[in-house]
Amino acid sequence: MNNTGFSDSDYAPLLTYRYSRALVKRPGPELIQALSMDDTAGGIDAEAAFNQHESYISTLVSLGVDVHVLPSDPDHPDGVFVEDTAVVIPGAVVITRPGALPRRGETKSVTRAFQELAPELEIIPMPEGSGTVDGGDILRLGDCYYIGLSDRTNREGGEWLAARAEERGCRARFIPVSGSLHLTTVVTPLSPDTLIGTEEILSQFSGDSVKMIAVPPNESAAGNVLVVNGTVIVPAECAETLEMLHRKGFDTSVVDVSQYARADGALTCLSILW
Ligand code: CIR
Repeated sequence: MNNTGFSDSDYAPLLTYRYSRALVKRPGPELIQALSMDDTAGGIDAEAAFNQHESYISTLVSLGVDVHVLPSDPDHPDGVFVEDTAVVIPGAVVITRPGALPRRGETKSVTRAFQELAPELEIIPMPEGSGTVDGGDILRLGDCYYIGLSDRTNREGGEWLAARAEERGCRARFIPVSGSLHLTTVVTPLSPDTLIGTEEILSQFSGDSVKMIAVPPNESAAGNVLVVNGTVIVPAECAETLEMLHRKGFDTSVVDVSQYARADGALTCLSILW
C-alpha cells in the first residue's frame, strides 16, 4: 500500500495495459451522421463499419478480454466512440463531460454500464460547469497521465481530471494538441515506457524521459495503436509500421478501422478497457 491508500495491485493492470474487461457500443446506421472534421462521415459504409466493429471485438476477446457490448444509440451518432465518455484511473472511473455538445448524452448508458459491470470502481462524474474532457485526449504512460488540451478538452476540465489522478498517486502533464482531433489520434503508448506517434507530436514530449518511436510520415494513423495484454493492435492500412514493430520484436494484431477514420475515429476510441 502506498501513501495514497491505493495498493500496487490497483495500478499494475493499468500500468502494463493488462485488461480483463472492455466496454464497447455497437455502431448503428446513424454513424453516417457522426461529427467529422472534413465532412467525410457521410461516406461511411454502415455494413462495413459493423463488420469492422465485430472484428475489433473478436480481437479483444482473442486477447483474453471479457467484452461487454452496449446496443447502438440512434440519438447519438458518435456513441460508438466510447473512449471519450470515461477514463479509468486507479480505483475509479471518471465519467467525462465531452467537449462536443451533441455527445454529452452518451455518458448516461456508459455510467449505467459501469454501475453494473464494475462495482469495484468508484464512479466519479465530472461536475457540470465549463470544464470538458474527451477520453481521447488522455494518454497514460507509467504513472503519468498526459492530458491533451484540444478543441474538446479544455484547461479547466484537464485540471480537474489531473487532480483526480494526482490524488491517486499519479502525475499529470498537459500537452497542447493542434491539427488533430485528440491527443491519442496521433500518439499512444506502445509499452509502459514507450510512445509511438507522429514526429510532430512526439516533439511535445521531448522534455520527458520517455522512449519514442516515430511512425513513417505516410502512416500517421499508426500513431493510434492499442496495446492489450502484450499485443499491439495496429490499424490495417499501416503495413510499414507493422513491419517495423515486428522487427523490434512486438507481438501484433491488425484490425481495420478505416470506416471509423472517416469520422475521425481510430482503434482506441472504440473501447474503454480496465
Ligand atoms: C468526434 O468527433 O467526436 C467523433 N466523430 C470521433 C471521436 C473519436 N474519438 C477518439 O479519438 N477518442
